Amino acid sequence: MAPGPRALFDLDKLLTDDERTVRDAVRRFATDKVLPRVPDWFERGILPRELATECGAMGLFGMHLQGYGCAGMTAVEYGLACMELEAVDSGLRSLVSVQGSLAMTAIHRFGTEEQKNRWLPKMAAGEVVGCFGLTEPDHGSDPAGMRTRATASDGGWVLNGTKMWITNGGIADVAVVWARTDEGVRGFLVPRDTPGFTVRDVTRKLSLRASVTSELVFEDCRVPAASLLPGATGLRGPLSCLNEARYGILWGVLGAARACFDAAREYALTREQFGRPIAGFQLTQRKLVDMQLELTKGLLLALHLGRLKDSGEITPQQVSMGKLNNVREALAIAREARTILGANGVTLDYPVIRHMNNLESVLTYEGTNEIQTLIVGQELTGLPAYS
Ligand code: TGC
Ligand code: FAD
Repeated sequence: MAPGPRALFDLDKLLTDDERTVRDAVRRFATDKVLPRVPDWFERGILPRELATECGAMGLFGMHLQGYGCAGMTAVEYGLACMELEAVDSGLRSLVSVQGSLAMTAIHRFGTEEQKNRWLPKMAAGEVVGCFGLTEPDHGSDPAGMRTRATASDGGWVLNGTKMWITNGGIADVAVVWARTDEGVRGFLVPRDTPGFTVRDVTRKLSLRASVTSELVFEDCRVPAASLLPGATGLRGPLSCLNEARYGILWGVLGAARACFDAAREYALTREQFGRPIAGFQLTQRKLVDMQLELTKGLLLALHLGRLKDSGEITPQQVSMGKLNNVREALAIAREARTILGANGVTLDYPVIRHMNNLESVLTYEGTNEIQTLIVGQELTGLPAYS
C-alpha cells in the first residue's frame, strides 16, 4: 500500500473478502450517488423521500436481519456499511439506522408473522419508511417516565400522548410507538394515515439538517388489537432495539471522522502560510497524528465489537462503551479538523463543519454521552448512578 493515512490503518488486512466487497459497494453508492447532493440538502434542511427508495434498492435497510426480504449480512458488514454512509452524512446513516436497527428490528423481534410479512419486505425495499417513537418532550434520557398511554378499548387500543425528536417521522408510513399500558410499556404499529395521528417536523435545526426530525402527536388515536407488538412487554423491548442502533453508530461516526481527517489533511498539504504548506508545521502534524491515532483505535474497537456481535457474545454495556468512545473521539476529530481549515472550515464548501454539527446530535441521541458513561460506570461498580 502507498504511504499515507490508509497505510497506517491497514484495516483491510483484518477484513474478509466479503466484508471488503460490501464496504466498497456501499462506499461507491454513498460517494457517487448521494454525496454530490448532500450539501444542498443540508443547506435547505431537507431529505428527499426518494433517498429511501435508493437505499432500499441497495439492500441497506435491515441488512443485518434474516428473511422477509432482508439481506442477512453480518454485524461487521453492517458496521462497515454504516461507516461508509456516515462518511457522506450522519443523516444518511440515521435514515438507515432508524429504518433497519430500530423500526424493522422491533417488528422482526417482537412482531407476529402477519406483522412481519405485512411490513418488513416493503420496508427492506424502501417502499415503506418507518420511525421509532420512544422519546417524549419531557422524557428523553429517562424513557421510564413516558406519559404516552395506550388504553384497551372495544377490542383495540386508544393512544394519547406526544413523541418528540423522532427521526424519519415526517416521511414515515408507519410509526413504532412505545406507550404505557396497565401491563407496562408496550409497542404499537401505527400507520401514518390513522385518524388521531398527526406529525409536525422540527425546523430550525443546525445539526442533522439532511434528516427529517419530527414530533408525533396521538389524540384519541384508535388502533386495532393487531397493531400491538406481542413480543415486548416492559422497557426492555425498546431498550434492546437501542443496542442495535448504538452498534451502527459506533461504526458510523468513524466514517464522519475519516471524512474530516481526509479534508483536513488535503487542505493542510495545499494551504500555504509563512511560505510553506501548513502541513509542514509541527503543530499541524501533531493534530493530524492525534486524529489518526483516535481513528485507528476507534476502528479496532468497532471491529472487535463487531466480531463479538457476530459470535453472539456482545453485551449492551460493551455497545455503550463503543458508542461513548467513538462518538466522543469523532467529534473531537471533527473539531480539530475544523481548526486546520481556518476560516474555510466554517463554510459548507468543505464537509467538516457539516459533520461536526451532525455529530453534536449523534452525541445526544441513542443515549447521551453521559448516559453511556453511567451505563459503563454501573458495569464497573455495580452501582446505578442515574438518579
Ligand atoms: P432499567 O431498570 O435499567 O431497565 C429496564 C429493563 O430494560 C432492560 N435493559 C436493557 N435490555 C436490553 N438492552 C439494554 N441496553 C437495556 N437496558 C436496560 C433491563 O434489564 C430491565 O429489564 P427487566 O426485564 O428487568 O425489566 O431502566 P432504567 O429506567 O433505569 O433506564 C436505564 C437507562 C438510563 C440506561 C435507559 O433508560 C437508557 O438507555 N436511556 C437512554 C434513552 C435513549 O437512549 N433513548 C434513545 C431513543 S431512540 C433514538 O435516539 C434514535 S436516534 C437514531 C438516529 O436518528 O440514528
Ligand atoms: P435530557 O434527557 O433532558 O438530557 C439533557 C442533559 O442532561 C444531557 O446532557 C444528559 O446527558 C443529561 N442527563 C440526563 N440525565 C442524567 C443523569 N442521570 N446523569 C447525568 N446527566 C444526565 N428519539 C427517539 O425516540 N427516536 C428517534 O428517532 C430520535 N431521533 C432523534 C434525532 C435527533 C436529531 C435528536 C437530536 C434526537 C433524537 N431522539 C430520538 C431523541 C434522543 O434520543 C434524546 O434527545 C436523548 O435520549 C436525550 O434526551 P433529551 O434530549 O430529552 O435530553
